[in-house]
Amino acid sequence: MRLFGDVSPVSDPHLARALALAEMGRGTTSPNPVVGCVIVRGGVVVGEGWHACAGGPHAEVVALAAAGDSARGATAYVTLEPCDHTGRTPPCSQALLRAGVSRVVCGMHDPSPLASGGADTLRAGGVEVEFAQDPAPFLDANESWLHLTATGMPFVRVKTAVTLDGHPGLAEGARSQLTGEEARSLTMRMRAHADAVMVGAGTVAIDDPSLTVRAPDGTPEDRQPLRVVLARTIQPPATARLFHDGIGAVAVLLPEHVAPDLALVRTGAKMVAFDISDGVTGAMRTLGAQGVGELLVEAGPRLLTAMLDARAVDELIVYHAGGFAGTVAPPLYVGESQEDPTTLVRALRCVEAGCAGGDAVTVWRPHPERVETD
Ligand code: AOF
Ligand code: ZN
Repeated sequence: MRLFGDVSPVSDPHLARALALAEMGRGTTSPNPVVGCVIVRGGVVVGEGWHACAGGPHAEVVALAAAGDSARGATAYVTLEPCDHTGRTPPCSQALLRAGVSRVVCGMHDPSPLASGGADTLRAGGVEVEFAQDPAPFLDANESWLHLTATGMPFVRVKTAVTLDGHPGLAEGARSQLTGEEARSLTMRMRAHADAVMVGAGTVAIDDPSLTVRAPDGTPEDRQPLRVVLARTIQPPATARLFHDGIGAVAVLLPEHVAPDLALVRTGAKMVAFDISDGVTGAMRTLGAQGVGELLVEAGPRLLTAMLDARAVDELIVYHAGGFAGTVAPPLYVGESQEDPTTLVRALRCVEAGCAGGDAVTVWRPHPERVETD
């Protein structure tokens, strides 16, 4: 996901359309990828489709059904190499061959050992297969799926806000809204892009956040990410609004040895146990196993510190508000830095920066050349 502009433009208009269609499945396809497909014959689009949810038909099958007999001799543009396996659904390579498609243009290769091989099967069946010259926009669209497939962990995007002197709030333990409306609409975009949105139990107690995706007029959108409360040391108050607003599902992640408060169980939220022996990493692993491909963490200082220390942050987004908090405000990082100063400065690198209203936004990723000290 890019906040300020595209990764790189897709030069082929049909592949660009297929990528736009893929976005229709955003948030509902995990643990499967987002995939879009356009079928074109004689320059005319005869069928379109996208993958809507895991277990449902793949994008190619939806587009072939829309095209009917017109698929014969046509070109299929697919954002991901067609699958060649029987998973929850039959192989798309065979469906394309049966429909008589003569050419397939793919955005990127399917790296999954189980499903890949569609290009070879199609070629063996006499179909011309091509791949986009620049796979970057397709890789970006499925970054979280690629991450989940490769590691079993969700892609973790952490969002936080600080003053110009680097403080996450004005006073310890009090709610402070640092940034303005445009930063809020960026947050809505990030929530809409995610499979789950997570906060610590402390943030629920102090901020009572809704964690929902809302339109600018405040109405909740149809699709809502799973809302996750991480209860590492304290449990969230059962009176918090997210347990009672009826907008989207809520899960509370508790260490395996901790029994949830009865009042919390009575809210109907799902209680999920995680192995806390390796800190927040166990919570991430549990979410990955439940099919969460992309996790947005709206972190306060304690959770951010735990996640940074566990190297559990894949992307850190910082909103910078144009004011100063001074010496009474808490720091953003509340751990003890174990870092050698020479590696500390290279822990993260900035990959995007921009303005949102009167605030600034910077996006950081772990430095690829970072020297691990542990
Ligand atoms: C999708 N949607 O449109 C395409 C996919 O378990 P299955 O049968 O749904 O197969 C999932 C795998 O199929 C997925 O991991 C990916 O490798 C491949 N292609 N998947 O969910 C699609 N074309
Ligand atoms: Zn398929």
